[in-house]
Amino acid sequence: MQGSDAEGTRKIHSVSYRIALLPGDGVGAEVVAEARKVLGALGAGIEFTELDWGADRWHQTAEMMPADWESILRSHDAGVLGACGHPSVPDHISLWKMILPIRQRLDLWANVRPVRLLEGVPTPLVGRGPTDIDMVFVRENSEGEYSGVGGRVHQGLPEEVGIETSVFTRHAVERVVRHAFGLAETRRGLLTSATKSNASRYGYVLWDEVAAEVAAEHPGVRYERVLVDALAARMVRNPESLDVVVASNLLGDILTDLAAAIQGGMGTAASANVAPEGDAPGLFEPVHGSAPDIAGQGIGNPTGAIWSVALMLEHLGEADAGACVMRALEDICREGPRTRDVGGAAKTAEVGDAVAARVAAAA
Ligand code: GGG
Repeated sequence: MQGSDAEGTRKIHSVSYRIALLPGDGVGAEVVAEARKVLGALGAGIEFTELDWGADRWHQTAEMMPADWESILRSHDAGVLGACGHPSVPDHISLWKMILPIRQRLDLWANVRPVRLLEGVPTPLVGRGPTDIDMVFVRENSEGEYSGVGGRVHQGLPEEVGIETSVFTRHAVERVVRHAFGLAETRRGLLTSATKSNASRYGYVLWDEVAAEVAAEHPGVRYERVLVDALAARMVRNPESLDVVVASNLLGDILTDLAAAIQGGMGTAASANVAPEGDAPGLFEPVHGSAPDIAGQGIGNPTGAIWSVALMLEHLGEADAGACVMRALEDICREGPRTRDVGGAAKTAEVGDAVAARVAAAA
């Protein structure tokens, strides 16, 4: 099923945008509906195409996406993804037939994840507040531990072997580290690169060497190399000591779940899959997965999804519109209504309605 319609009449600047909506699985549909509502409230010329890609489609067709998925996405300015994953589909199929090919084929090589404790959102870190938690994670998004290189032999036999090979290329490490340095230059000027190069011999060692070379090009940024395990502890004990963190695909994935917990929970975290300076459409998604335990109850937190569309607007060059959405979201986090994961009792749609009303009032 695909549908397309234009919402609103006022344009953001003078441009119209074509946005692909990929609600995906589980709670994804519920939070993407709220993100769409908020975009609609901008009164802008946004045309949405809703795509039914995900587990239901896989059950019907044995594919999560249609064969021409790439050209469909490339015909849009950006995409908004809800979540990928359903208990009825093996997890590696959900990811390898949807989100990972999208990131790789469109070469959305930077996964940028802002981590900020918004006022009104409780953190599990005792004695910490919004001024202590303000970081940006840049996760390498095209290779590393998620390259999909490996194989299995002797399947089903006692001697069965599974091999998963991480691939690190100088090209990919250099571009993502350089992007992270660029972000650090616009912020507090600290770049932390996380690897586990003491226990590995090749990939993370190459990463460290490349990062040190790129650091030499950015004398205005303080650069540090930190082992990922020590960094995890530091995020909990001294989050204020971190500014921009760059990490590989797997390490960035894990660290940003920890970061999401610190900023109030998985439902609060946003991300942007982008090809900086490239022309591929970015894909913007909350960090959380499909949350089958709460899916269908209308209680998921739409903050991460709404924040993600603010990132999308900024990426499209609509900084004012993005800031407008972020201000509205911050107001609602501070004043309520809030979903129960952040101490309230509101439904997903009530939070979306409240943010959309603020946006409409300001737009
Ligand atoms: N909205 C993000 C989502 O669906 N996450 C599921 C997941 O496990 N993704 C893996 C990844 O981000 O690499």
